[in-house]
Amino acid sequence: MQQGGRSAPRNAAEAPVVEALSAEDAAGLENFDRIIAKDSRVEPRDWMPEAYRRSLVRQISQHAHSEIIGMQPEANWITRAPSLKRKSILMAKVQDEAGHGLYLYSAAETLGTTRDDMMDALVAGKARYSSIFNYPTVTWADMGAIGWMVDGAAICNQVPLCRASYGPYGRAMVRVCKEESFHQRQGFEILLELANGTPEQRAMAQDAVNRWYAPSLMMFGPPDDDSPNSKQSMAWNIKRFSNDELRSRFVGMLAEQVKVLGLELPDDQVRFDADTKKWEYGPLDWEEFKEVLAGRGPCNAQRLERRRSAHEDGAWVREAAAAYAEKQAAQHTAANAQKAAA
Ligand code: FAQ
Repeated sequence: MQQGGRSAPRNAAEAPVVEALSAEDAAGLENFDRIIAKDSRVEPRDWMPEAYRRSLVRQISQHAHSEIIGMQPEANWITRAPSLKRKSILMAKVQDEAGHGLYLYSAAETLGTTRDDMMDALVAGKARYSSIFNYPTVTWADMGAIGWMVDGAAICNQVPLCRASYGPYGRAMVRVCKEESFHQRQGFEILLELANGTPEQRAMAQDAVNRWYAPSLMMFGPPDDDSPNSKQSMAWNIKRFSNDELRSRFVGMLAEQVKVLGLELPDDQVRFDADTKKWEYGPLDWEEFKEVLAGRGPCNAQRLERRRSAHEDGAWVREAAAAYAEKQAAQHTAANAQKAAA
């Protein structure tokens, strides 16, 4: 077991550092273990092992950055959406993703990491964000495929996270999942309309499904045998299901819904295995996944550059907000002093 506030391992999979615990830490650890055993919630003021805290910051910040970088592929189509109605729906969706990023940065802040530090790591290219957002959005049908498949994968992954052991993360996920459901339906509806449109529109929808299928399956992370964080995250009740388990459920969802669209999945090995009760699928190109994670995907450089310039352009807003907060705090202090003197 790792020690709270001590030199615990960098990665949950590394060998734990065993040190003597102070009486306070030992009581904290006992309480923490009890909370996890009861499948209850750890709250920000509870004692927690340093490795648990670090793993949460790792996952939540990665998740927050994904929402923020994830605005770019769809924002790319706001001005080109085919009608005012589609434009306003897409704009609302992209704004929702910004909101998700903000809830998640707030959840990570309760663990003692500042938003500035997380943002600095992102713009410096040192932070992870989901692989999926490094693929280009080349046609309007990609808005449908992202909503249906990318938000669909996000829902499969995030509904179990509503029960994550860390309170602020689980609670943030509840609202995020409600909004993701709307996102998924709007994507499905875009594809449905295209699939029932002209032959060109139908081909465009099929092409988008073909391109987003494998990257959306990779959103669930590496295969279980290659997932260094899963075991410990599941023992801590952060993750509830393994990467492969959720990926298989997602394939099952796609396999049924694609029939309603009248389109096809670009994978002739999709089938339900009655013995294992799991959905099977064809091999995925994990070398491509590694390349994307290493920063060499189709749009990594473009996404980071855009985030950097947006961050720089927004510097005056942050300065103004900080100056306003300082002014408010000074007024508050003066009012309190006046009240105390009266
Ligand atoms: N991309 O040991 P594991 C969305 C990293 S939000 C990049 O299996 P873990 C909404 C992983 O961080 C999408 N990196 O890790 C939306 C780890 O690296 P580290 C984001 C990935 O944490 C829609 C290493 O590989 N969702 O789509 C990926 O147990 C439309 C080893 O992996 C979340 O973040 C990947 N795909 O499981 C927004 C959900 N997969 O940290 C806009 C919360 C793995 O050791 C538009 N996160 N890595 O350096 C999770 O559930 C988990 O963190 C996993 C990975 C499942 C992503």
